[in-house]
Amino acid sequence: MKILFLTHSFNSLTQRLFIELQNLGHEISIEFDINDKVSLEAVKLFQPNLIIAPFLKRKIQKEVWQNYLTWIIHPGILGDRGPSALDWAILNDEKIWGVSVIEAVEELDAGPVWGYEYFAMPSSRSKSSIYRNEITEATMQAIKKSLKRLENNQKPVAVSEIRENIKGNLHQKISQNNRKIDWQNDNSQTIIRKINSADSSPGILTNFFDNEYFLYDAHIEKKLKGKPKEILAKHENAVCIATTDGAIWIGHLKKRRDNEKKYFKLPATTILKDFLKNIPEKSTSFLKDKNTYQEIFYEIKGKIAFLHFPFYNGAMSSEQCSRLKNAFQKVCETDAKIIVLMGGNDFFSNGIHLNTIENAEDSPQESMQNILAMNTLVKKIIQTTNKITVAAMRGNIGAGGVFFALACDFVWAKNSVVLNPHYKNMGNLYGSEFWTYLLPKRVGKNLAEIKKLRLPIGVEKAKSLKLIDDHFGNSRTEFEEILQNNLVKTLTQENEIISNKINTRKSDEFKKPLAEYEQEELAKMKQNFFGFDPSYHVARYNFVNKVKHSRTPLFLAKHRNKNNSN
Ligand code: COA
Ligand code: THG
Repeated sequence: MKILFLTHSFNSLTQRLFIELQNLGHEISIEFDINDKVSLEAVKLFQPNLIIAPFLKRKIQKEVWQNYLTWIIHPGILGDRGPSALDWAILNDEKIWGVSVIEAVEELDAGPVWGYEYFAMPSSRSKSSIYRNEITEATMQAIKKSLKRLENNQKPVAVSEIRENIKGNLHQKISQNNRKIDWQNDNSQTIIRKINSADSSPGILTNFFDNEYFLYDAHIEKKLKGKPKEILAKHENAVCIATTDGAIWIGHLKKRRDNEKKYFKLPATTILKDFLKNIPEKSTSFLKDKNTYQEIFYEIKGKIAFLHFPFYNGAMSSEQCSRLKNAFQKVCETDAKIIVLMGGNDFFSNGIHLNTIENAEDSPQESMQNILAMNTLVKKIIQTTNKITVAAMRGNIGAGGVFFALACDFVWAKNSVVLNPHYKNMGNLYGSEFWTYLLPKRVGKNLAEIKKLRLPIGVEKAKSLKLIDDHFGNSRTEFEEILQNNLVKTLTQENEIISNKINTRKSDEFKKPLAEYEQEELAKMKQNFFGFDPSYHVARYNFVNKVKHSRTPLFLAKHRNKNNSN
């Protein structure tokens, strides 16, 4: 079928759907929902058999849904209607939630239902994390069921006619007042739930030092205590704030827009820097400690070390890269024979940290610093020849994050992972992270095809291109079980793998030293950062400041692209 995605943006859910529906043989084109006129034009140009709205905030005009079958993906259970669906579900502490595929009609989300799915709500996870995992998985199931229904010429069913014990209802757009933190009365769990319900957007507004900030990225602290709202400690990106029954860590803040300026999200310690001079720095080791928040931590099981780095949004600043390198070094000093890079649950890595770069006094210089810090980390992994290294991708991965993962001996991904192995969306950066060494070595003759990619790919395609070695596991637990089995198997071949690795590294270095690859890459990156073409700086500014799309890029809007090429 010809399927048009009408969507607010090409977010993670839309990307996954794009990959899965293409895999089922459908032809997909995408239009950003900019205004009614442009959306109608897209529909007329493409003449789709079906329109899907994976992530839409505006009402679809009658002329579209009356003439073309249109499905809304709603992040709520059967019968649930209205905006802020997932926000309300988290705030109300729902135990079961879900996704429904609703046919668009005049009244918002009130149309008949083509498919729906339920899942158990995880506790203590942010809205965006649930969206990127449970909502995305449930959507794939619900959409596949809906497509079966359509193929079988079955009709959608009105909510009132479906017999289910759990049904939702209409709700209003959520406001700051609905989830305002009451520091004198709310306990840690309540505060974290409120912040989770608004993370990644819009955040929970609160006041510190006479300024208003949106809070994001909240975690429990089990040891420190103080007067409610007192700042107790700082550590790396995060600040620790006392609550009525303990304390929480806040990793990210955004200053509220004022008359002069609109601000963007940054590490909490960056934003509050001037107020934190007398606040003690909490020291923790990288070894996993359940009592506090650690941005980077490792655990050792037998001869296998698991290094976790669930960086917010998968972004890695110069400082984060350097801390991760130190943590990797610490793990190297243990008896572990295999080091597994686990990334985070939502993202493995999205490369350099565009927000901290945008915030730097000298952004071109900070871009270079960030790339150098990434390279130091990647080089350390490549040069670790006495251990086996594995990248275990559990979450999505993009740009430099992909090449960082390829530094490992084995690259395995969870079935749901979406990869963006290119820098094309960021002003067409040349890229570094030793990709000119790592990529040809791994993918051989597929190099040219990979270099042409500018769209996200799924794990099947990534494996066929040899970007990854394997993929498995539909759920988090399934992935981790198979991962463990594979690691145990790998361990039995330890000596052979290590001796091959030492020899290959030696001969590769002899043919062309790593330093030479790096110099060549950096020469190109210098052009991107300091040269005449401002594309990267413009793209970064727009990305960080969330400048609204004014048009859909032609590589997505195939209906507008005469050549129809990728
Ligand atoms: N450096 C810095 N930041 C980076 C980065 C990098 N290298 N790479 C990615 N990011 C950030 C992005 O800026 C974005 O940040 P933010 O969302 O914290 O501001 C984030 O990583 C990824 O965003 P996106 O591509 O939108 O990913 P997503 O699809 O995983 O996130 C939600 C989606 C949850 C934020 C959003 O889609 C949402 O609100 N969904 C709810 C839908 C809903 O309720 N709809 C109701 C209508 S019925
Ligand atoms: N039918 C039609 N168009 C649609 C839907 C539909 N467009 C997308 C929509 N479903 C997705 N769901 C909603 C449901 C309610 C609201 C927005 C998206 C909503 N919005 C308020 C408004 O527009 O005034 C407030 C939101 C805001 O202020 O951002 O109520 O089923 N044809």
